[in-house]
Amino acid sequence: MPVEAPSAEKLLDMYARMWRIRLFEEQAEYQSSQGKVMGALHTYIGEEGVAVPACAHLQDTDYITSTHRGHGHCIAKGADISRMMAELFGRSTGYCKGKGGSMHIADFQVGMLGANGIVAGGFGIATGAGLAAQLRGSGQVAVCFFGDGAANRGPFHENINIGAVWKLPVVYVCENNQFAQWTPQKDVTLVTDIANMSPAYGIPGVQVDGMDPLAVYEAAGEAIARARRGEGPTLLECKTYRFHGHNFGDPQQYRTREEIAEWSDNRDPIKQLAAHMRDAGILSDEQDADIQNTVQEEITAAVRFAESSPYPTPDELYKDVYSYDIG
Ligand SMILES: Cc1ncc(C[n+]2csc(CCOP(=O)(O)OP(=O)(O)O)c2C)c(N)n1
Repeated sequence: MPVEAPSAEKLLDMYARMWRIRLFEEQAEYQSSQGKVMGALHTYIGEEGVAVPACAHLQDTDYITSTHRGHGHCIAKGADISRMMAELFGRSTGYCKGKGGSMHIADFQVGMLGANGIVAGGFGIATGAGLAAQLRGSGQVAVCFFGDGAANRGPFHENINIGAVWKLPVVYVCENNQFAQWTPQKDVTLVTDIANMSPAYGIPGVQVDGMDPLAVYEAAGEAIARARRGEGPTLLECKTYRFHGHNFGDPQQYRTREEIAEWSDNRDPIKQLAAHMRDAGILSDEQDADIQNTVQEEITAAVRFAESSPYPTPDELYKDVYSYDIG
């Protein structure tokens, strides 16, 4: 069944969300350079054209799982950027009361089941959420975002296999940004296209240009609708590229400036969506400026919220943790 093209309203919402990710992370990198952010920071800048159009098909009651590069997934699914920023700042008003940092942000209210510092850690959670939805007969769907590096770990195989056998309502979305940390995909994987692994599990494999938000919207829409109909998982591979280092401070010796510029100058998903909306008469210069200004104000407010929030007190140290050594 063909996926209906997104309405003007939906496109404007997607566009604002993509800017929210971009500006949130630019600000987070700046705050990190000022020593305000606790812990590691992995940015999603350049990959906004994957999470946003995919999540545009989901309700708050649907689930996603994320990765160590999780801000984009959180924002795409509707998490609160003030609580996110506070978490990065290590403040008690953050999503994990300031004790988790960037890689542990979750918001169950909007179906965001968590960023994850364990590469491939989201597979079991998404597959389990899909199983729960199937048992409840609720029509919910789980989308599992993961990187090309994660595709070389056991949980990829184990979960896609059982998800396929049980026809679970899960969509496995590979964000193939061509590197696992500093390792080019071709050095560790002979199969160029992760989507081509799908026949091993007997499910559809679909590959799409992850820099083209409309192409992702269509492909993800089809896969999510299929999952909702009870027909089982799809392995959707989105070819994409991260514009910044693996983490903040990465000197990026494994790729050239020219390569980065080629992607960021010519294939930026935000520019591509803007161009499409302009051609369609949906986005004027004025509206564009309004959207960016509004999002910038939200980010400024988020920083103010984080900065004015208290740090957790020492008696919080052992609360909300699974185990600790008292010996
Ligand atoms: C189980 C595990 N092994 C190794 C690491 C260290 N590590 C952190 S990110 C990363 C690369 C992940 O690559 P990919 O899945 O392609 O995601 P990307 O960083 O490209 O978004 C590695 C190896 C880890 N966090 N967890």
